[in-house]
Amino acid sequence: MPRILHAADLHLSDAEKDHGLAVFAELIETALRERVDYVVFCGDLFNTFADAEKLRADFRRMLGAPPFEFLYLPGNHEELQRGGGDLTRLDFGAATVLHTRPWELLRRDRGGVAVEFLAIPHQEQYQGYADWPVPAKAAPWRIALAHGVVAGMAYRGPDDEGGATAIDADLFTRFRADYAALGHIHGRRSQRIGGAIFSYPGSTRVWRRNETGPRGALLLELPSASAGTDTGLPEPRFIPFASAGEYRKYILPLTLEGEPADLEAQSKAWGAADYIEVAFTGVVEDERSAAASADRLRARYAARVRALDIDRTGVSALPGIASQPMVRQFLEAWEARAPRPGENGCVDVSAQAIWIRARELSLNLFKANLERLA
Ligand SMILES: [Mn+2]
Repeated sequence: MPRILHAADLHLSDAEKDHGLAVFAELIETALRERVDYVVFCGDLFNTFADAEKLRADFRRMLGAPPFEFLYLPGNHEELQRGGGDLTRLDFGAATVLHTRPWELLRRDRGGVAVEFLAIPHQEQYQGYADWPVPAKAAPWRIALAHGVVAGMAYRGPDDEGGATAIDADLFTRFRADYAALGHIHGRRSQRIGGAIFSYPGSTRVWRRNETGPRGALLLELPSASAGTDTGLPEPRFIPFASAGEYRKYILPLTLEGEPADLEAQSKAWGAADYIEVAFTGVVEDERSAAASADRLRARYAARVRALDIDRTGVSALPGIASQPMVRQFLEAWEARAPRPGENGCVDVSAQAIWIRARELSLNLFKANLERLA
């Protein structure tokens, strides 16, 4: 029964070398511990081509000569900062690099069951795929590898990793893939379309803000042919990586004097690889007090985590606001309406967010009115 570890979007970079390589080490350790036959890495292993050049020696050394095959499909990020360079000329050691556009088909026989890998590297568009002369499926299992957005699997908003056109899900079902091992979308998701499982494992580490939730890889176990082909594939199992860290965001209301709410209780849950974002909100007497609070927060917590971003754009200043009795009364009344923990002992996160947002909106209204009267 072949076992496949599926990961994508590690974005190894020279700027965050130690963190990235620690996550890569955990990927390799996981593959060894789970005794997988294949690791399929579906794009954006490196953050840029320049990073691939700088870190390929570390990659080769850490991969070594593993008992599994490491299949590496380049993504769109390996094209960035490429200059005159060529990824196909770089040595990635034991890895099998799947460069060939628009596709290539590999047949392997590890784990006692034949598996075909249909590799589709990142490309600008996938039109004409219906004419690709992909041979008919001739093994119990066919795994397709691709790096891009499968139509219908992502909201393609303004903050999206953009560039290429979407890939039609029909490309995978037409060529009878049982599993589409995907990369590019950094949020983990899995769905069945036309008898195949389409999965994004999500980024292997927190690459940028808003990548919430645990990060890791998917483990897929291919049943032996007789049991499998009738019943279809079992869902892949998610394996979280401790070294990957988590993104955590806190919205902290400032007092009129620029003091933030206390973070000590929340900070107990932070790990060294976590990416923490703190957004200050509120109206203060003097903006410099908010800057000083940010400095104090940084001095206290920055060294404990991988990244600590403090966003002060939600803070505005209005000299004299602290002496307004109506504002003081509002804040007292607001404080008294803090959402209380429910029966499970936890405060409802959305109630908390609404409560904090109400403070922000009200203070901005006070500010607008006070400015109008001034
Ligand atoms: Mn990516």
